[in-house]
Amino acid sequence: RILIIGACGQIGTELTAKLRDIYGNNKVIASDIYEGSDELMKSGPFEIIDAMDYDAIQDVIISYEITDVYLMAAMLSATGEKFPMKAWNLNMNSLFNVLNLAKEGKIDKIFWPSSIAVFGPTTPKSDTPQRTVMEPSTVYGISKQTGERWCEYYSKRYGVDVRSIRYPGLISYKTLPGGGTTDYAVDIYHKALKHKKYICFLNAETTLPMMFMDDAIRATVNIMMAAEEDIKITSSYNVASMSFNPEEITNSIKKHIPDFEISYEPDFRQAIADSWPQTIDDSTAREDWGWEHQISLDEMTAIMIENLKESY
Ligand code: VAH
Repeated sequence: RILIIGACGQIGTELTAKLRDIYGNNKVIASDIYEGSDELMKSGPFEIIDAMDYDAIQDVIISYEITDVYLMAAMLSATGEKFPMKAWNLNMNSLFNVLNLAKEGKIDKIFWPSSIAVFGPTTPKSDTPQRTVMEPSTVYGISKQTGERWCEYYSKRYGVDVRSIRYPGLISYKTLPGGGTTDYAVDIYHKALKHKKYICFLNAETTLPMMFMDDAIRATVNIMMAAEEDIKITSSYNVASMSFNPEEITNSIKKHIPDFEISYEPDFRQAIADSWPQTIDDSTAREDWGWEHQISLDEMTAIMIENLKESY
């Protein structure tokens, strides 16, 4: 059976639905610190778990005979800058809990999300390589970079089967923005439909690696289904699909909402975005476990507007 910790978050919500589709509702136990959407709560087992509580996780693993854990709980970049120690404690202690349970043989396989936030201002910004200079300047990025080191250590030292992906900014219509710097690209669709205008907290030229959620979920499922010997990198894999800036996503939206207006009022999140790469080289993931993206910016815009327009 599968346990998803942080099942009510941006990725967790959609990952739970996909894994329940694949493996069956009662094979996938969703958990979070609070209850989730009606769909999530109705479609299968749910447990309240604080990701920092080792015993709470262990109890659920034993009572449901869990074999695979997807640890999706984390505090993202913008919120992490407001609460550095809370972000560090949540992001690291939750990972140690799961790695140690696997080291003790109580979990067979772990998925743990990393992020392009592990890269910093000194990292090459174009076609950022799988292995390169990484001096992250956010608490979130530091926690993800450190987490990658620990995943590789537990894999090499204790044989723990842990798999990880450096997600770019993710866009979906099933959850609202949750404290991420890239979340402007989620909010812009809601504001375009509701007000036909959006005040963007990044400037027009801020190009960032992005991905529609369906591609991110497929990457997650695929890396976990790969044969263990194909997973040659146990820190975390670069994956990519598209890169765009606020001006480009605005032009995509205008094809559906011609009188949509954007204005720019950069805030503290501009410095976070400026510390990240613009495009990512994901050739290693493509070679090792067959990653390939599918959804383009205009396809994403059509899906987002189609699925959000009823709510406005
Ligand atoms: C954030 N959405 O903005 C996350 C992600 C690369 C960005 O890690 O913090």
